[in-house]
Amino acid sequence: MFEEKISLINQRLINILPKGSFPQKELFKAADYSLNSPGKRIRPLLVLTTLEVLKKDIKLGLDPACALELIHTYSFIHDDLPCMDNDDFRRGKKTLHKAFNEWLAVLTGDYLLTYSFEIIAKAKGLDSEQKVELIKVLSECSGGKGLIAGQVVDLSLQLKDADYKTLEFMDLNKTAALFIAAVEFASIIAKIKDKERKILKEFAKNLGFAFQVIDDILDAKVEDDQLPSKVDVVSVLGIDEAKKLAKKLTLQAEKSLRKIKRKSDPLLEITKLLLDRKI
Ligand code: GRG
Repeated sequence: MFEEKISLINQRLINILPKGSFPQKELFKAADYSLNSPGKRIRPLLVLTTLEVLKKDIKLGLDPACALELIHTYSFIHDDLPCMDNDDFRRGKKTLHKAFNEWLAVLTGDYLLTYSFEIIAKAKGLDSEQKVELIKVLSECSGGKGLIAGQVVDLSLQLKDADYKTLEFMDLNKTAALFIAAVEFASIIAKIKDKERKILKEFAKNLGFAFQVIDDILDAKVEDDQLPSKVDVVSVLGIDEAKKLAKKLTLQAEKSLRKIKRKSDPLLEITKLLLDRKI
């Protein structure tokens, strides 16, 4: 059902980076290494699928959708660095700082972050007002009251200080913020009314939070008998409560979709796929 859109996204991501013999060609090689590694492409898929539900040409959203995947990739590259999560593997390959080196990984993250805004500014078929609005949403969702806020709390949180409210804040920012950006992108491109836009935003908030809770559950399964190595929904609430929470958030996301007066089956399908996912 989603193969065609994912292939469109992957094709564009392959072509979106500059090709040629630039003095800084190592930067583009490193960006390509991370960006074009096998990711699920959920955030750009959410942009295109929301546009489909809103009955708007999905091609109009392709470049903004890819910009979101660049932000997601930058966040992984920086999160994997020794000064943050210090990971050796990502998406089945060596992390960027292991495959290349640390300073290039920092700069590649910086590059993907800045380039994502350039992509939106140059996107075809959108008017200036739409572009400003897309940039506003993207800077808010990926900034100090979005993705970066979530990461700061994630890196500083101690198990003894972790209550539900703090976990919710962390997950809404480090994960749900980019899901919200995705549906907001589609709402801006389709120029829908505020009332419907608000409902879709609520859908994305619950979907993104559920996605993170499911991620924590899947991580706990991998770690299995080991002591919980990080502070997350599973280590704080326990696996059974985490599963109940994922189900509750998913039902809330589905409820929002039923409130919009459109045929929203593809979005319901994504919601179900994410709840049942194994990776
Ligand atoms: C460095 C500002 C900054 C933020 C880092 C991305 C991140 C925040 C931390 C990495 C670890 C983590 C648990 C992120 C939360 C979001 C999440 C569950 C990401 C996994 O996303 P998927 O499953 O990954 O969509 P793929 O590889 O499929 O794209």
